[in-house]
Amino acid sequence: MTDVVIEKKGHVAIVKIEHMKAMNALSTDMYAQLEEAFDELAKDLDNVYAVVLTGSSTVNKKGKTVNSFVAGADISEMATKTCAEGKLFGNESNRVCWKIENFKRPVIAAINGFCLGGGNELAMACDLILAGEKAKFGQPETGLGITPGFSGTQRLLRRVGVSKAKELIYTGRMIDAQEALQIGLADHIYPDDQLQTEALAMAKKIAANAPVAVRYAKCAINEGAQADIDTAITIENKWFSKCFATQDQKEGMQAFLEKRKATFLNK
Ligand code: CO8
Repeated sequence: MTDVVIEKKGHVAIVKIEHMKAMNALSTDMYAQLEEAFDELAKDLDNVYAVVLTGSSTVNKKGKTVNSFVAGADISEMATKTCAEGKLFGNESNRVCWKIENFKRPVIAAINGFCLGGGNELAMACDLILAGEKAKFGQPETGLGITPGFSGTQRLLRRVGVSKAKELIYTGRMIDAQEALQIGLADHIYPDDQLQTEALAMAKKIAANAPVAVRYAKCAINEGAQADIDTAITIENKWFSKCFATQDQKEGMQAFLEKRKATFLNK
């Protein structure tokens, strides 16, 4: 992997996209690298309890520092695609988004700059979206003659509602971090120079809780979000009851009763 880098800090893994010569636009090869990174982390769940997915920065031709999470799929690669190739590209990229959405640990997107098209779709596959104050979000695809193709039409409407998703997709307009927060696309905004620290702090806070319970909560929320309320409550009950078969539940409650800090073993 050359454009996707993994760094580990305690129980937190930081996955960084580093292809700034095209603003971290994702080519087929980069999607493969991203998938490889999450496949690698999936083999290390005994150590990795939370993930931060972020972008990088570079100095542009005008000498200005620019930051980008992901400025979309690589337009130069898409320009000549046929319908069949577009379908395949969409399916392969959706598989990566699906893997992130269903990754057995929470994934926090730390949006440090441009978060456009396929980049916004990638962010929405994450559990939480934290934005730097100069981050820019958008689904500009209709201006390129396509629809969003990595689940953007579906995940955006689930985050911000049907009419706001339609407005953003039909107009292709870029929005700033404040507006993203206001419509529920971003969950928090931080000063740009504090974004990575805050994302890491949130990941560490998550990692300090019982990893199995956090995972079961993610499963309950993700599965329940796709069901009617009665089915969803049954889904929650399934995951809730499974917690009582874990050592960490015994430890968490015992520690509370003994007025000490729990030591979770991910068991
Ligand atoms: N693809 C390829 N190259 C890109 C992309 C991209 N998405 N974004 C930026 N670049 C390249 C630029 O071409 C430029 O290259 P060069 O230096 O060789 O000229 C370099 O990155 C720097 O970009 P700019 O000079 O444009 O930098 P600015 O600071 O002026 O602007 C922007 C930054 C606003 C990010 C601007 O580059 C831009 O608008 N980029 C395109 C954003 C976009 O439209 N994204 C959506 C892409 S479509 C998509 O994601 C669809 C996903 C679903 C597809 C379904 C499958 C078939």
